[in-house]
Amino acid sequence: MKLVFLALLIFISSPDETIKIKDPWVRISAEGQSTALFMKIENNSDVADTLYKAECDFAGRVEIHETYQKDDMMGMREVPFVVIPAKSTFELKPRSHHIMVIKLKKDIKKGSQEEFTLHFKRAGKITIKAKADEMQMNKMEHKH
Ligand SMILES: [Cu+2]
Repeated sequence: MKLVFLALLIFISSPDETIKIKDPWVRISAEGQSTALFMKIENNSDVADTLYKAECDFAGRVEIHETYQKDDMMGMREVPFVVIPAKSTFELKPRSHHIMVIKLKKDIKKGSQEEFTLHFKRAGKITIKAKADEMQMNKMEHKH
């Protein structure tokens, strides 16, 4: 009886159940250039989680970025982490938060699957495959 209960507990607290990465995609780019990785991070648990690091083996550096507006200029800068509140979805998207992939060691061609590892404080390491795609207007935020 005790064992069953323990097994159930482990199942409930399984890391893949708490954080789910949805629709990860990376903008096509060329060797030596930079690109960005986008996705939806779904936190199904009752506690907030924090994404504090991302990495891949085909770039010089990978940083978590936010976009900001200063006067009429749009800029972006590195942030140490992003918090995904309990029971919510945080979206990394163009003109907003994104994972900056700097100094590519190879071309990122349309349709390829690129592997990234994300590090969360609670959920731990999550490896994803992001599909390479063009930046399309319908993926941008529209203001009506
Ligand atoms: Cu950036």
